Amino acid sequence: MPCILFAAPEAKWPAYHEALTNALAQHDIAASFVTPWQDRPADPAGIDYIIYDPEGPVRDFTPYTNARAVLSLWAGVERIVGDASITQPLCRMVDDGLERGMVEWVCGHVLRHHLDIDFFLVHQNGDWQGAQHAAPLARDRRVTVLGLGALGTAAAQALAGLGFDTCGWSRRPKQIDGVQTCHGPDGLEHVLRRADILVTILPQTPQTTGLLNHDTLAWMPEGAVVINPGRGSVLVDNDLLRALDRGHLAHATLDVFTIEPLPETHPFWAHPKITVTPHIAAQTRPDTSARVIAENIRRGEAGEPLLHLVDRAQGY
Ligand code: NDP
Ligand code: OXD
Repeated sequence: MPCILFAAPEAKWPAYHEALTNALAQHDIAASFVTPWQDRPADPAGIDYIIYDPEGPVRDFTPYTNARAVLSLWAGVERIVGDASITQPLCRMVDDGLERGMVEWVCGHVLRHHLDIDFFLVHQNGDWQGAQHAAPLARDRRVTVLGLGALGTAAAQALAGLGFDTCGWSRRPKQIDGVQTCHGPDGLEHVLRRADILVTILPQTPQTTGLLNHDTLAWMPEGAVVINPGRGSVLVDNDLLRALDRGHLAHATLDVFTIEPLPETHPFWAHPKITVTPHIAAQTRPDTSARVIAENIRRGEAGEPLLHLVDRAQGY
C-alpha cells in the first residue's frame, strides 16, 4: 500500500482527500495518506509519493529518502525545479481542468480587446451614432501566443478556432494545425512585430526572465495589447509601464506578477491601462488533477515511466 504525503495547504485537504481516494480506487489502489499537520508526525522514510504545492509547508525533501516521485499540483515548477534536495523524479501538473480554464480565460480576455468591449461599457450614454464602432473580423486580427506547451497550444488552437490570425512561438520547432509557428530567439522579433494581441504562457526560467523588455516591447505594433497568464517574470514591469504611458501599447491584462500577491502599492493596481487578475487564469481542480496524480502513482507502482516529467536542466 503506497504511502502518500499531501504537502499542500491544509485547506485543500478535504476536497483532495476525497478526489484522490476516488481516483486511486479507479486503479484499485488503496493508499494511506499522511499530512504535515497531523498530530503524530509520520516517518519521512516511509513516504512513497509526495504531492507538492508551492504554498504548502514542505521545503526540504532530504528526509524523504524512499520517495519515488514528487508530484506537483502546479504546472509551473520554478520554485522547486532547482531544489537540490529533490533527488526523486519531479512531475508537473498537466491536466484537462487547467487547460480548459486557461483556454477560457485567454479567449475571454482576447475577445474583450478584439471587440473593444471597454469602449461600449463607457459609451452607453444614449448616443447611438457615437457608439458606432465595429471591430474587424477575427481573421484580420493578428494574435501571437508565446509558449506552445500544454496550455499555450490549447489556447492557440482555440484562438485559431475563433478565426484569429494566430501565430505561436516556442523553444523548439512545433507544428499545430491552423497556427503559424516560429521558434527560438531568432523567431521572437517576427512573432512580436505581428502581435496586435500578445498572449504569453511561458514558464519562468532564466531564458524567459525579462524577455519582454524595452527593446522587445518596441517591436510590437502601435496600440498592441499584452495578456500575460504565464509568469510575471517574463515582463520587465517598468518597461511595460513606460510602453503603456507613452501610448505604444494600449493595454496589458496581467494575471501573474514578479511578486505575488501583488503589493497593494504596486503601480499596476491603479494604472488605467492595466487590468489585474489575481493569479486565477487557470486553477488546479481536485477532481481533474487527482486523476493525473493517480495515474502517475499507478505508473510508479507498476514501474512504468511517469507522465509530465520536468526537464530539470531546462527548468520546466
Ligand atoms: P509547458 O512546459 O507545457 O510549455 C512551456 C512552453 O514554453 C513550451 O512551448 C516551451 O517550448 C516554451 N518555452 C520555454 N522556454 C522557452 C524559451 N526560452 N523560448 C521559447 N519558448 C520557450 O507549460 P504549460 O503550457 O503547461 O504552462 C506554461 C506556464 O503557464 C507554466 O509554467 C506556468 O508558469 C503558467 N501557468 C499559469 C497559470 C495561471 O493561472 N496563471 C496556471 C497554470 C500555468 P518547447 O515547446 O519548445 O519546450
Ligand atoms: C500553476 C499556476 O503553475 O497556477 O499551476 O500558476
